[in-house]
Amino acid sequence: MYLCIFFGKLKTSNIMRLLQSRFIVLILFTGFLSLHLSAQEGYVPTQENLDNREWFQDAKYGLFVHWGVYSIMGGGGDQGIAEWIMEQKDIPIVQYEKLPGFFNPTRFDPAEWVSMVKKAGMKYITITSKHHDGFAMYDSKVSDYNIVDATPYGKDVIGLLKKECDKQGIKLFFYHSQLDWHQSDYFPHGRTGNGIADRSEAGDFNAYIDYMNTQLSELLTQYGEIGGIWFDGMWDKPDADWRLGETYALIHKHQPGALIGSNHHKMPYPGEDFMMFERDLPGENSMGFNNTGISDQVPLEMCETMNGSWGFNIIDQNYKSVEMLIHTMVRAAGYGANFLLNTGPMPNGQIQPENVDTLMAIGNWLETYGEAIYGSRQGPVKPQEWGATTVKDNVIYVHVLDYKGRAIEIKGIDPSHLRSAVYFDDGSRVDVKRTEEGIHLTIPKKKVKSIDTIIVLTLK
Ligand code: H79
Repeated sequence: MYLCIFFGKLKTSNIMRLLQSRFIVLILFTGFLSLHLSAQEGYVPTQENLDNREWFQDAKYGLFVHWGVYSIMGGGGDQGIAEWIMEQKDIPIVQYEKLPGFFNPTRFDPAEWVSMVKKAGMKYITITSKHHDGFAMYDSKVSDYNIVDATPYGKDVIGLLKKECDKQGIKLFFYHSQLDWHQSDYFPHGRTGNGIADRSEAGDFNAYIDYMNTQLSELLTQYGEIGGIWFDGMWDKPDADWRLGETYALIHKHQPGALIGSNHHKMPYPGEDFMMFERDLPGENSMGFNNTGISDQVPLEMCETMNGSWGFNIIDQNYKSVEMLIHTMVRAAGYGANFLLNTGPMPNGQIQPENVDTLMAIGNWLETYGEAIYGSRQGPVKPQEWGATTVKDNVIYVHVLDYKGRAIEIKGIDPSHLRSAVYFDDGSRVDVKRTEEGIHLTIPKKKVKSIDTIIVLTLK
């Protein structure tokens, strides 16, 4: 805003133009600085937080849940990300506000969800407490725009889910959108939601941040110990003062062990405890916005959809195969990253049966091969076309996902340091050849598995 004030006052002589451009640079620079400095500068994670980071990396696999009043619309007959329907169809706030009146997930059974998660081999759930549409899926006191006050269902689904998670030993994280198309103080508007006709024409962004922080405090105090907060949406207003330092300090004050991550497509800011990648493996950029680096300071997580949408999309049948998803999970593990696989529950509260089938099949695979995933870290060879490696203590797991008949090269391993090299499946020995830089592994056809041929290298 102050840019416009400056422009209004400046005359357009050449000198002034020059000054103007200097002002812009200065203003942009201080803007950048203030964003950075406003993160939780000087943050030192507690021991509990560091322990949770280890737990997180050991866990490796979680369920992402996008559930909200948008689920009723089921994507409106379009392919695409169904949780964005308010912005994609430019639905005015006053019309969108009718949706909660139809939200009555009578088939929601948290015990069923959490049992499914356990059978799937997942260790945590990350659920939308609020998405970009601004609707709180929990019992919030600062606004009536929430599931308890505004729906016929009237129950706090997040509270119910948390109780069940505690019972069954699953950690619960909250996805919380910083972007908000509904709240009138979310002003000035950002890059999205500008076609929504009745958004406010004035507002106090600081009041919005206060509101968001109060909602976060509710989430951190009403439900006992949570896994952490998964932020999204800062990219909507990249230059705004989000007062990150305050928000992060608030979260860490309430729950020092809670892990904070933000999907801002940048390297982690101070105060963040993990880094995430949306629908791309770390270092890949098929989405166009994943062009940041990979942090070696904090744990990593990659999130992925089962079809093309996060929220329930009634027409999108373009499901990824079990094999494809396991391959992505293995490659993510090969980067040391967790795999957060998404489902968009239906408006009646049930998980899409197609998704349940997929989750059960992956869970089945993990029952046998989980040893090579859970508790592992990034292996000595970064993921390659042929597959990936993971490591646990003195054991390297070589995951051969796509064997083309050529020898697999593992650099940096001296064969004299190898105690054994065997197939995971039957313990039979693997053909190992010494090379100048390490070892070569060759796999006879009959040993090649359809999803993942795992070779276990045990070091002395
Ligand atoms: O919650 C799910 C999605 O609804 C949300 N993140 C996942 C986890 C999501 N938001 N946006 N996207 C996914 C697509 C990202 C679009 C972006 Fe951009 C490209 C953000 C920044 C560059 C769109 C175009 C928004 C600003 C410009």
